[in-house]
Amino acid sequence: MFSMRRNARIGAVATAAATALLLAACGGGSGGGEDTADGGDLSVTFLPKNLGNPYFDTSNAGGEAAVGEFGGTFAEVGPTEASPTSQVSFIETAAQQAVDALVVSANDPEAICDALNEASGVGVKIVTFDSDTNPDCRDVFVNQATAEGIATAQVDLITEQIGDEGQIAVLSASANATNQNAWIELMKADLAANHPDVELVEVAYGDDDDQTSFDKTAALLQTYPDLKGIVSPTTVGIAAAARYLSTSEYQGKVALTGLGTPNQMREYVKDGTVEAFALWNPEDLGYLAAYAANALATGEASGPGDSFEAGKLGTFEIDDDGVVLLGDPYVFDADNIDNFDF
Ligand code: RAM
Repeated sequence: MFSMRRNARIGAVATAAATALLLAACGGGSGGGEDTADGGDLSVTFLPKNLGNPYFDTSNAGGEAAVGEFGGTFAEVGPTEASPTSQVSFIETAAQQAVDALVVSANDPEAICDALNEASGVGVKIVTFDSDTNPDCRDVFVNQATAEGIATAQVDLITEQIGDEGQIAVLSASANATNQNAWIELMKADLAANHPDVELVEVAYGDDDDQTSFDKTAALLQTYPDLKGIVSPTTVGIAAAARYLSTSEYQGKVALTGLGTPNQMREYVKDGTVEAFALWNPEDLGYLAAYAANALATGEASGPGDSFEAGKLGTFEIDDDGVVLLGDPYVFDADNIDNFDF
């Protein structure tokens, strides 16, 4: 069993998980592209990869909670498809509205850069979270965990679950996603260096769309009859793959792991389709990203070396690359999954 590295941030993960339980109980979060006014001065617009993904609903709820704390107007807008340019028109609108800050998870490292630079040119602070752009297109990237940590967690999980030998496939999000592509490159390197008997036969793309991910899972299982495992580094992909596996002849025979939300994966952990998977707390990620936006917009922080306050999560520093790190990935399994509600 992969065991998480202990550091100061782990406490924050546990605390935030408890908070997520409370928030869920209170019906927190708006989602669905609704705008909500919280009455303060700063206007912060969240732009996820796409709408309709529970992961982003949760990060959105964290962002909204933070904006409620520091006082401001929160909005969430976004496309229905996680494609490279689908976010451009939303960025242009935010620039026209001259919002104080835009908090975006990028579908492509380059495709939204012109629009972001224009927004920046009219004074909008640009925070990327979850999935970065090229560094020169944003002020700060709020990273959920190091790419190395996320990659290692997934390689450890899948290789343990298949006895460190045999064929595996990756079911990713969209082909251009900055975050998944970075993790997959590091996973390939880890596999090559440390798992010589494991063969990665294909990286398939479900586009962070439930049906496409479901169909791609079926295709992988048909194409590779000896497949021993699937790693899906996307909450949409792993949930769709689990749904497919759970009613198929492959249940319990082909391992599935990757990055999922506890609420989407619970039934598949309980029915034996999935042994363990990883993630961070998306609510904390959105909360921290909103506080980073606040820090930039108010001048509390302006770039590398500066620190800022992020409410219940404490103080964070912007590193030399303009990155703020939330913490470590966390592994969920049958023993702990009922402690989480997001
Ligand atoms: C999906 C998205 C998101 C990613 C998670 C793990 O929700 O692709 O960007 O961070 O999965």
